[in-house]
Amino acid sequence: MNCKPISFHLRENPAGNLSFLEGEHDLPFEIKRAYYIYDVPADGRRGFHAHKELQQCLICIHGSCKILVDDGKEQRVYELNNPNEGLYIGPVTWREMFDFSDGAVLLALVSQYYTEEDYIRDYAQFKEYVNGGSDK
Ligand code: T46
Repeated sequence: MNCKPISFHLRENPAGNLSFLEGEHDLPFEIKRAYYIYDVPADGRRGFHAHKELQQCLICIHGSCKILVDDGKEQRVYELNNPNEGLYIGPVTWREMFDFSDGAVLLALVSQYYTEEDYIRDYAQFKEYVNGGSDK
């Protein structure tokens, strides 16, 4: 599974904590884009796709949510509930995000600019792609 939790650098202080990470140093890619997901209803479920090339790190900077990752052979569910920890997700990994707590904010730091060409949004096509076939 090309996916792993990452703990960031933490500077604790009575005046408040500070976490930081650097692209290429703490993540295996240069950060080209950031997006964030919020106001997700309790029963909201998002994702349902894989990326061909894109890598990313997901950080629940407020609240909590769960991420299902699937490499076509194995599935795992991670809970993100700590702003000092993220989940790295490599290419060709199906993902679904769910169980968002009230007010949760999920930040994604990403290796590529947005292009729909990089998405595989159909699970059967994803399985075919994993097994060496086409995504079409
Ligand atoms: C991912 C999971 C974790 C853009 O135009 N630019 C962007 O940078 C992004 C991220 C999305 N969009 C458009 C594409 C869709 O029309 O925004 C709409 C919603 O995107 P999507 O349905 O892909 O959203 P999620 O939450 O299912 O998936 C997102 C990311 O797209 C994806 O890369 O891994 O979060």
